Amino acid sequence: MKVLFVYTNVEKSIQEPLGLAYLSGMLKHHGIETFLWDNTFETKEDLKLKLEEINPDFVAFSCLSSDYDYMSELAQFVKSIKNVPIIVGGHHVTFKPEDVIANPFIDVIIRGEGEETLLDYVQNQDVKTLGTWVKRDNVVYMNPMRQLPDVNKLPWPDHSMFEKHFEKKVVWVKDAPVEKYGIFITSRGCPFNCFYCSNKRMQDLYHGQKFTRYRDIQDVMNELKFFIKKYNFSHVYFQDETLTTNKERIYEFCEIYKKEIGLPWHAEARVDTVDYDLLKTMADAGCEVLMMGIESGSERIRKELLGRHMSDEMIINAFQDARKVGIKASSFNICGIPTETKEDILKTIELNKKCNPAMGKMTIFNVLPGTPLEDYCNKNGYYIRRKFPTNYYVDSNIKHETFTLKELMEFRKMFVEAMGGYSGATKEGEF
Ligand code: B12
Ligand code: SF4
Repeated sequence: MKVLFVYTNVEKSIQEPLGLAYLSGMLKHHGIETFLWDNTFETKEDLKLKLEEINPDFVAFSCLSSDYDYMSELAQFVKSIKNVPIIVGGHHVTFKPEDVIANPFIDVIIRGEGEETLLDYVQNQDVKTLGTWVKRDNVVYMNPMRQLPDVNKLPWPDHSMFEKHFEKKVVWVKDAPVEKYGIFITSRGCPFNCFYCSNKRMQDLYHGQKFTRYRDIQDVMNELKFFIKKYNFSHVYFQDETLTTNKERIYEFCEIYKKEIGLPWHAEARVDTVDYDLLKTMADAGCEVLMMGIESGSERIRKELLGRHMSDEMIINAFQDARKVGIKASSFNICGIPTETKEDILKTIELNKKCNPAMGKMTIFNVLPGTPLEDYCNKNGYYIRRKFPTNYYVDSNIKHETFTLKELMEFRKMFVEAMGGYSGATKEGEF
């Protein structure tokens, strides 16, 4: 059995997509051969050659909302070369299943965390496979979600599939380029429910199950040791959506990490999940950079539109504490949120100045499928463009009631200037 994965990566990000790596790890563990066509480095002609040479039993795409149009184009291309079943998974599919299954080139969609579902489907090809919607002979079988996987039973991700991604230099914060870094995950399922994020709806899809799941720390260390040795990584990036959801665990984690690994590392956290002592422990264990969302400097916007119940003081303290212990904290921010006024955006700039992050990033608001803000926009008559932008730094899929995109870009420019002129954007045309 052979599965050819397609990484559409329209953004051409250099970051390893862990979802595909986990899926490949699962299939390989069960003796299924996996292959990759990677848009980051390969051409459509390469895809054609791979289809002919490998002759896969399935072609499996990962699809974020921004990938959808290109994924669709590629699916048509694949079908024009070989009549092979096409399976698609990922966030867009999970939240827009009706749209995706209506696509004439797609045969199967897989919703939610996909390792066990994909394995089950490729092994049995049963139209009733839990977690799938299967289109066969013009009938669509819409099956219930599968239980969330036990993260301690999943095989390690197949990082080797994305070796080429390890060669590029990355800048996490200004003046801190990182040569070779590895990406790992220690937990799955963020317990929060910010209104701009699809996490809340994901929790609803898995209602009644334990959503936040922690990996056994020793197993994480074993994975780290194995791949650090194999690829000579000089840095580690923990890509958990919020690494610090369980403080006790992070204290233990830091102690073991310091002893057994010792490399500098980066992670993402929320300001309301850290305090001075925890940050100090993390810094002692090698944490160099921590990325935390401020998102808006207006408490009204944070509370009513974003569902983030944090005071300005709490945000400022977290950034100050990080600085005191020597961690470079960088901030994420959004502008163009529905109902946002000029004063609100200026507050975001002011709050960032007070926090003085090592790097401040600001993107333009885009409404994502499966988010409470999507419901809000629909209910309040906001125009939502069907075509989803690939780049949040320069585009938006909604029409703000007060500002044009050009005006929002001007605000963003003001923000970037206030942050010392460095935006974190990586492509030409961005600033
Ligand atoms: C790391 C990350 C990135 C990385 C890597 C992206 C990737 N393709 O993996 C980079 C930096 C490239 C990135 C970029 C962007 N990202 Co991003 N990113 C994440 C983040 C924080 C973690 C992803 C991750 O590794 N998760 C862990 C792995 C194990 O899970 P997973 O990737 O979801 O994969 C599982 C399932 O989704 C499913 N699955 C996925 N693919 C497939 C394929 C098949 C065949 C099957 C069966 C199953 C399946 O099974 C996997 C294993 O369980 C998520 C947040 C989140 N909640 O996941 C946002 C997230 C995926 N990103 C998001 C967005 C919006 C973006 C950007 C548009 C932002 C921007 N630049 O403006 C770009 C778009 C990139 C592009 N299209 O080219 C949104 C996507 C929402 C949506 N509806 O599409 C998310 C969900 C964040 C959020 N809630 O807002 N991102
Ligand atoms: S903390 Fe991050 S991942 Fe969790 S709900 Fe909020 S935005 Fe989503």
